[in-house]
Amino acid sequence: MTYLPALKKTDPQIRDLIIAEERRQWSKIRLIPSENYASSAVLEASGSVLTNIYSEGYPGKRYYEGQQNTDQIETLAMERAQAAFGVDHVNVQPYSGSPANMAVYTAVLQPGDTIMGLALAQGGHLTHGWKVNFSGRLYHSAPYELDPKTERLNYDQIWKLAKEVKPKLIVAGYTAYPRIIEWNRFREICDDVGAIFHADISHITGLILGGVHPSPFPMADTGITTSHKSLRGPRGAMMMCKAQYAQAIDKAIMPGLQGGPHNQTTAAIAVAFKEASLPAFKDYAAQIVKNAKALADQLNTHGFRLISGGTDNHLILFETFKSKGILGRDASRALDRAGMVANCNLVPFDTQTPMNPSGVRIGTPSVTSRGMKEAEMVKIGDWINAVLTNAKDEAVLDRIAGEIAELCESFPCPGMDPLNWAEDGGVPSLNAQKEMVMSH
Ligand code: DSN
Repeated sequence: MTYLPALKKTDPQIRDLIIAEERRQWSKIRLIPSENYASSAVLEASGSVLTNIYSEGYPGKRYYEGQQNTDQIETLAMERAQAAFGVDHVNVQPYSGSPANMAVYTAVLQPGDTIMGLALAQGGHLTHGWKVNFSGRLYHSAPYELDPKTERLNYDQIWKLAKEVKPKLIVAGYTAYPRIIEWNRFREICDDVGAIFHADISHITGLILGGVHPSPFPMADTGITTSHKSLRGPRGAMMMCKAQYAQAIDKAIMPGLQGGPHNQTTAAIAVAFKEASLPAFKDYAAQIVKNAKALADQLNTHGFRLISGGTDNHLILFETFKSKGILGRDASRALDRAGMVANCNLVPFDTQTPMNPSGVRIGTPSVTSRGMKEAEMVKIGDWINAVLTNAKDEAVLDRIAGEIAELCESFPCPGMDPLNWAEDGGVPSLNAQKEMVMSH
């Protein structure tokens, strides 16, 4: 049977690119820590007719008729998220993480107020106060930094800075921090200086729901998460907060910043929470961390310097430049060429540039979704080392790409079935994969 038959008729060019992307995701080891594989159930909800309707407002209080089903869907998504996080209030309408952070700030801050987040170059996020982002332009940003010796959060230093700058809000939560976050320390600091404690748990939501990272709730005043990272849901986000902020954050997202919610995403968020409530999700979260530790150990064995010395969560940040004499971008390109997708990344106190930094960031949510375990992580660590010590040797890269394609055959990707591509060339050959990388 033809796969994606309507697209084949209407827009074969886009259909070909979607299939090419499925084949790419199938035949590569995907190590970007913020990416994952959504399940077929999540994809079905995301691609449903819920995309057809407007629902401005909130369940029971909409500006449009015809909400007999969407009210129930949004209520289910909210109830499931609220129960999972143990918070007073949840809003599942933000289109993604950046608008979610923007909505929280809009709700609780005035322009010019001081905020404190981890500096972007050390593992924060653009929306945590980076100077060219709205968060650094609209608010007075006083970023905190990691401890230069331990490359970990130094809570006493953060506290000292907070006493000096008296922020209205402190953001805890990161995109390149491999260690457990001590939320109670942030609560203590915020209580002392009278700041709002905002937790951005986008990267680690799956770990928190799976019980392998402490939760900031109910300690944090406000929080956000994206839904597509370790939670394994659709591309979207949500806000969580104490009851006293509920009305303000709801108003900030609609009518403050957005119009109609993306109902297809809301439904898929509800599905993701249902999946995350099953016992198998706890095993998944635990395996993400076991895999990250196994991969970190193997990289360590090969002489890579790991930022902070290792990992407690789903991600690893490691030096390529000082460890192996190859800059991050060249390293991530060579890894992609050999079948492993990662991103180059600044390391704390990097002396290189963001476009070509000293390190690479990797993570294990995607490979764990495919069922890979510690034995595969050891192989991946060996392959990373082989690539980064032979980055210009085409024969080595070809050999590794072949070995990886073979391994990937034994670990199916959720949400995909290679039988679908039978009419379209099946799983891509090594040459096709190589051309895909080299031609881009
Ligand atoms: N872009 C995300 C990441 O890769 O960490 C953060 O939003």
